[in-house]
Amino acid sequence: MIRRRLLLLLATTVALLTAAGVALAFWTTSGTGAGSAMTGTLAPPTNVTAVATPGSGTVPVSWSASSQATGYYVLRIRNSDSSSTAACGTSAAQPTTAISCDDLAVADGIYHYVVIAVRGSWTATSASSNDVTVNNTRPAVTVNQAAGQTDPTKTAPINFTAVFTTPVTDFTSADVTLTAGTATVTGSGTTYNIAVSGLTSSGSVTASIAANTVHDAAGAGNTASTSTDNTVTYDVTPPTAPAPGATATTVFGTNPLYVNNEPVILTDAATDAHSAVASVTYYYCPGSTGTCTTGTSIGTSTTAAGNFAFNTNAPLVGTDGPYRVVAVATDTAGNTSAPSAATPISVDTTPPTVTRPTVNGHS
Ligand SMILES: [Ca+2]
Ligand SMILES: [Ca+2]
Repeated sequence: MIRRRLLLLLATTVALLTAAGVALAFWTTSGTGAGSAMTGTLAPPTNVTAVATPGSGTVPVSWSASSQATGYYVLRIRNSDSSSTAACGTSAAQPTTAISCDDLAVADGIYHYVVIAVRGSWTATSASSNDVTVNNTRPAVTVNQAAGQTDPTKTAPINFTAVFTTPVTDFTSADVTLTAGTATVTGSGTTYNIAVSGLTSSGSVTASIAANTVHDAAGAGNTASTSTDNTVTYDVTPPTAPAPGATATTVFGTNPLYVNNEPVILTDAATDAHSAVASVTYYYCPGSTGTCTTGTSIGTSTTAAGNFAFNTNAPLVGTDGPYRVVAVATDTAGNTSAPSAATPISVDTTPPTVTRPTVNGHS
């Protein structure tokens, strides 16, 4: 009797489902004596939505719950060939109870998604989601000191060039990371100039662009900038020059130094902060007193290894007498030192005269 009732119930259920045109359903029975039964429909999930993340292979997928489902799994379908792939780490064997998931590491392409509701052995497949275009490519960017930008420099602004691999639409001065100063960005498309001004002291200036600060037309954020040389030294600090040294084949005394009719080698231990001493120029002033700033140029040395040695290759000056020699140093940024303290030199090319000795009043 019970068995006949169950068979009847099953037949009735199938007939009802067939008549309603629903292919997917579930049924349960309760008890064995009373023979009561319950039927219901496993509705498919609705509102399946997929969202592109520009520059990323991550696709968030969401859907509205199906009232009788115990879980869901998600399929990603490639539009170009309708190939279907398990998505979000879900499958018929490993359904999720959530109503959203992130589909990760999706290759470039156009896709749509379906979500399958599961209850026991029954399934109900959603309608397709919207199409979603996945593009993993992000704009890359290089930042380097601009062509023609001197380094070190004493002149602002300091210019850098930013070049993106694809045109970007929202690159502004605020997107530049600087170690000093203020950026002004000009340009469009792929190529921009970054002018750095507002520098208040000597030091190095480095420009870069952090990841995801600038976007292409599709909304993909940039990768962090890379550089061959994105640092320029700003040097407005002049070098310092001590009193020059002087040597000659034959010298007498130190203050002043007496030199004969011969070349004199001048040296100077000039130093510089922020860049380096590029050259030292020597000047002389006649006399032993009074100020001596630049005077008359003797010559310039660029030989740092020899303490900027300069060989006069001839008598220091043409006229015997006391002189002062000063050094003025220039750094590689073009800053010029104050004149050094003076080194007194006395040029004496006149041999001593000897009076013939007299002997008994006769010479
Ligand atoms: Ca540089
Ligand atoms: Ca300097």
